[in-house]
Amino acid sequence: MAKQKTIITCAVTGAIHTPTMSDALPYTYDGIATQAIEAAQAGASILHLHARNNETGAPSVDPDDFSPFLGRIKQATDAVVNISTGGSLTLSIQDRIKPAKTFSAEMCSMNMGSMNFSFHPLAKRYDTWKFDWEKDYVEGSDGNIFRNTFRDIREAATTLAPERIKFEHECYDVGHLYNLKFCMDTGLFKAPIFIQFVMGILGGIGADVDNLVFMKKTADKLFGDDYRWSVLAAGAAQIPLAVTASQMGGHVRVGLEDSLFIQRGELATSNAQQVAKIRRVIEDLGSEIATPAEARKILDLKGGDDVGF
Ligand code: KMH
Ligand code: ZN
Repeated sequence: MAKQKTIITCAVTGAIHTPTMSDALPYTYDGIATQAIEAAQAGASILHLHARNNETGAPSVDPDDFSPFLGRIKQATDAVVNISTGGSLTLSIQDRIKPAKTFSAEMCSMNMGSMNFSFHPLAKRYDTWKFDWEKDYVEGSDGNIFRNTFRDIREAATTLAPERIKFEHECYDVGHLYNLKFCMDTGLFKAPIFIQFVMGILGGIGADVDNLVFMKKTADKLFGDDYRWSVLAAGAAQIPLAVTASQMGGHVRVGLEDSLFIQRGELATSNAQQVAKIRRVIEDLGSEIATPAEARKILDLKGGDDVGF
């Protein structure tokens, strides 16, 4: 049997990091569009996108902050657009799913459990901040509960069902796999499901190989052949665990949403730089990366012509 090709997802900006932390983090409409397009050119077949306020870089779930870059990305690339539904740790699920619904994306994230979700330790690294909102946002994350109850998940899934969106099921711990199994058994999600093992978030499972093997074994037990999987590791573990995942037959996610670095102690200059690095390693090790068309086939997506932007 031919070896499965590896899908590279690039998560371009996210909602954890702030402009002070890296000059490379895109936050304007133009910056997000440009870096997303370059990431696709470097080999990312899926672009996981959040929006930000064009002036201040504050995370935004306002569809008006998505439209300026979605059209440009669609014009310039064939990459699959995946819109986040986790762009705020404080707003309701209804607000969070608005962009995915409004633009009827091919994919969107679906966070599979409620949890602490914190990045407050990062605040200690900076004495001055580019924008007023950043310090409180980062420091205050020790008080966050990232709310994704069964009711929230059901509401998101049923509201988005008419759009035929494939979900990137973000599972931050082993229990989230059981939540997903429960939801699947109630008919909310159709095979093949796509699981993103999220590792190394403060509040979730740690980023190491033992934990990845445990997540994968548990998913095998629960979902058999009905799932495809990828790994996202936060911070320094990003590339090492992506390499491990690709060697285990999984897909990978990189991007400045998950890590600002290209190697220990060195900030990445762009999203494309991280995509090029993981691509180089995957290809050096004898695997091939998936084109957008191949990613659509592997994940059974509706296709780029059926989106609403
Ligand atoms: N920021 C990642 C750890 C989402 O966008 O819904 C998880 C994430 C969530 O990408
Ligand atoms: Zn995200």
